[in-house]
Amino acid sequence: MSQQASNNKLDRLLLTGAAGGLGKVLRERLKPYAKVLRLSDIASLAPAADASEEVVPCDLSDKAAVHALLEGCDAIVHLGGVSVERPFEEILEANIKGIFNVYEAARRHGVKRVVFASSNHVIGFYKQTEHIDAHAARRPDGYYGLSKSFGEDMAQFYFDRWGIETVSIRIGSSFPEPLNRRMMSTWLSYRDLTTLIEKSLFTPDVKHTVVYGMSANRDVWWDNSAAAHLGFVPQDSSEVFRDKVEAQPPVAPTDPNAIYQGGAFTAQGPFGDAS
Ligand code: NAI
Ligand code: 15L
Repeated sequence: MSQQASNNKLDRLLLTGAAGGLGKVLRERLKPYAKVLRLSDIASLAPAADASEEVVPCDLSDKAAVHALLEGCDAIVHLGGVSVERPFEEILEANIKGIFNVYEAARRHGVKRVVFASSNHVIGFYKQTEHIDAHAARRPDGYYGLSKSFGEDMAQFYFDRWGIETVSIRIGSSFPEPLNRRMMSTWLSYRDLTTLIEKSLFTPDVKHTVVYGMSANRDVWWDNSAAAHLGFVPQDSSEVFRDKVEAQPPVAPTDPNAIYQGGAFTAQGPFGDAS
């Protein structure tokens, strides 16, 4: 199966998590990169608009369903799963079993490229005064961050063992605009996210690359030099929102949002017994 068609256009691209916040945005923005965009989620999705879309509902924790989902796909943009801190059992099903099922189905179907929506929460316990690159030891800030860390290890293993290439994008905060002071550093615009996914899909020989998903913000904590081969040059900056964000009440210096790169995620839980 060809991983890349000419002119940066795949035959069939799978987008998991298509009903989510980023999935809805990317449903439109990834269309130019595939003749057919296969959209999947456990939540309901708007029907296919035309022949360029396919809607395939799927629970990522269901191995057989994920195997069927990947049939005929050239590449995967994997956004699906629990996207916030939650009890371990929920994370285990959607994120940990989910990503195993995705890679195992990729291996069995010969899919050679995955773009994995990792998260800044794999390094959330670094202080905001620290500057790190993609090789810094991970410091997950919860079960959610741990699951993304596992996902990155899964990506490395499936490259080393099976040659499946992945770009793990440690997304900062991708929303229409930064919502607080911390996000002035972590913000990733939708335009820059789309460009980064395009680079992640079509740059040759990425092996397993880890890249921080952030726009060209003024005060950043992350160094993307280890992912320079992607050629990602962000176009947007949180700076245009500074006045609006700084009109918010100040954050106490003892607030995790002012201390840790992962912000409030570092202080969530315990959740008790979710069984
Ligand atoms: P979201 O929560 O809006 O979307 C996630 C989607 O995954 C949802 O539509 C949900 O129904 C689906 N999902 C959950 N469990 C599932 C399962 N068992 N089977 C199939 N689908 C399932 O999250 P958002 O903001 O769109 O993020 C997308 C991805 O990017 C997530 O993986 C998230 O962890 C990651 N990310 C997002 C960031 C952001 O700033 N938006 C920051 C860092 C990472
Ligand atoms: C994430 O990983 C979450 O999915 C998202 O909802 C945001 O909270 C983001 O990180 C963040 O750190 O701002």
